[in-house]
Parts: sequence; structure tokens; C-alpha cells
Amino acid sequence: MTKIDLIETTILDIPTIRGHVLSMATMRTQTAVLVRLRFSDGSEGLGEGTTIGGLSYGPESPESIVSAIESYIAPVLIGRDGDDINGALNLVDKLVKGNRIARAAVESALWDGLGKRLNAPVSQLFGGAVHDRLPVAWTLASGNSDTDIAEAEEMIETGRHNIFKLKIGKRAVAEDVAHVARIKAALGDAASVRVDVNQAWGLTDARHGLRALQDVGCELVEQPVQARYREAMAELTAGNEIAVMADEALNGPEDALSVAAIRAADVFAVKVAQSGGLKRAAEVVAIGRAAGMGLYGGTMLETGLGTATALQLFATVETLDWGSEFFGPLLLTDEILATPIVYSDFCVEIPRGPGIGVALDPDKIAFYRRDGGTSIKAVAAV
Ligand code: MUC
Ligand code: MG
Repeated sequence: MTKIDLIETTILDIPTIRGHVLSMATMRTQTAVLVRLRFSDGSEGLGEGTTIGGLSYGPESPESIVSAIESYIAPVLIGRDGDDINGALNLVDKLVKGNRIARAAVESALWDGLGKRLNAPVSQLFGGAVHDRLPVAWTLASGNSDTDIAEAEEMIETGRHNIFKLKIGKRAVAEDVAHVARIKAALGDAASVRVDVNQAWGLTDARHGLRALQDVGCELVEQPVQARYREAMAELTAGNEIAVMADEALNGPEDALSVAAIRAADVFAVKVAQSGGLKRAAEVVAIGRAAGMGLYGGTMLETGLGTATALQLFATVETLDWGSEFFGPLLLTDEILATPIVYSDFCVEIPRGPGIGVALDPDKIAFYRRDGGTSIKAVAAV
């Protein structure tokens, strides 16, 4: 048996290349929780648990991710068989409710470890990759229309991105619509323009907003109202041609089923972390496919590590009608991977190699680490 000997968490704070202005917070730093598992045969597994804007995006913070792993997940997994991922997930599901990002980070490290021991990419463990690259969007969120236009034009010219997600919901609806209209008019048919409201609108604002956005050539609206207002999402979905995407409303397969059942969206933004791990994200994908939902690979703006993890899963998904947004590492001022993920021809490449397919740069981890990481060891392994 390959035992789990050690579970270690490390918090990293990495500056962003510019302020990332969202309806609920402006990010100038991204904070990632790295999880390292060491197994009795000397192999290791890496995972990442990352959220956005502290506690402003959702119910977990970097600090709560560390505490859930340190106090509740690590103690029950230490000493267990590292190859028995389903056994570990069932146990953690029983003992830890919510805390999906924390659970996902540990699960990712289990898959990475297993893949490395088997000398197989994680995509192989999920049935095999059907893509070697995925279309990848960029988020325009500088808070200024002219800066956003210049940024988008450069992205198109350099072949990096031609799908843009605009973060709106902070200003009045009419101002936001004018901002989207200006950007769409400037970019024209060279770009797909979409928006993410991050739950900021009430239903009345959303009714006006969706109609107006549709008229200015915006193709999709992500999470216009609060996640819990599923009937409102269903009304907006049924009442407009513009696609409605569920993001914060999708916390795992149970949510996927409820959203699909009342058609509270046209598209699922499937996120590994928000789903509660790779397996649950695969279940969200399966429910979405069965319900005829459009699919999109979503991000929590992870570093290259979490991004590579998600790429391993989404490489196995045949139909990603709306592409992906796995650009997290590009929003950061520095790279923490030994070899960066490759972006070219408006796509992101799926890393090759065993496990998640990437390695960390130890100097960068030492530079960006915040005090307060933890290490839980098996008594026998100390
Ligand atoms: C979100 O709400 O989708 C994804 C891209 C981005 O800029 O922010 C995230 C979060
Ligand atoms: Mg979103």
C-alpha cells in the first residue's frame, strides 16, 4: 500500500499585473493555497485551492481553506492508501460539508500523485484526452473602457485571445451597457464579447440589462443575479436570446441538477474548485451534457498549478461549446511553475507528462509564501 504520509499547505500571495475590478472586489493580489502530499514510496502530489477577493466571491477564504485541510481533512487522510481516491473522497464527503475548494485542492493532489506513480497524465485517469489545446478567453476588468479596448486589441493582434469576458455590475446598468457597447463596437467581429455580473443585479436591473446587452452584440451574460434566485435565472434564460451562464449557482452536481431541471441557464461554467474537485466537476459536466446545456471551462483565477489541473479534466470533455477561461497564470506578475503553460493561437495547451503535468519553481514558492503554512505528518513517517 502507498500510504499518505504528509499533507502540507502553503499560502502564496502573488501580485496581479493590474487591478482586476469585479462587482464585489478589486484584486491587486491573488492568494493561492498550495497542497503537497507525500506518499510512503517517496512520490508526491500537488494541488491548489484558490478563491477570489478574500471572502467576497464565496464562502471560503484562503485561511479557511488552510484551516479545513489542517484541522479536518489531513488528520483523517494521513496513513490511508494514496491510490484509493474514491475511498478518500467518500470519507471526506462524510466528515466535511461545504469547503469545496479545500476538498478539491486535496483531491487534485491525490490525482497528481496517482498519475505520477502510474506515469500517466490525469486526463488518462479520466478516460483520455480528446483535445491537446482549448480556446481560452481573457477577462477585461481594468475598470476603464479605453484601457480595456487597448488591452483587447493587443490580445487579438498577438494571437493570445479573441474571446473577452467583461466584468460588470459595479456601476449603474446603463453605464455598464455603454461600456460593453463601446468595447464591442471597437473590436467588431474579431472578438466574442461576454459579461460576468458576479450576482450584482436585482431581477429588474437584470431584465433591462440582458435586453440592452443583447442589442449591443454581447453574446452571453454570466450569473446576472444571486446564485440562490434560480427562478429569476430561469425567467431571464427563457425571456432572452442572449445566453445565460450559471457560475456561482453551480456548487457541485446537486446544484447542476437543480439548475438544469428548471432550465435556470443555457450554459454551465464548470469550475473544478467550486464543484468540489475533479470527480464532482466531471459529474457537473455529465449532468450538463445530459440536459443539453452549453459547457464552458471556468476558473477561480488559479496559478499555473490549479490551471494545469483543470486542463487535465477539460481535455477529456468533447463538447466545450463556449471554450474556456484558463488564463489565471497570465493575470499574475510572476510564474510559479518551472515550465509555464503555453498560450498560442487563441488557445491554451494541455500540459503533457505524468499527473497534472507541471512542476513548481521552488525559488518562486519560497519568495511568495506567506507565513502560516502547515505540515501534518503521519506519526510513523516523522
Ligand atoms: C468568475 O466569476 O468567473 C473568472 C475569470 C475572472 O476574471 O474572474 C473569474 C471569476
Ligand atoms: Mg463568474
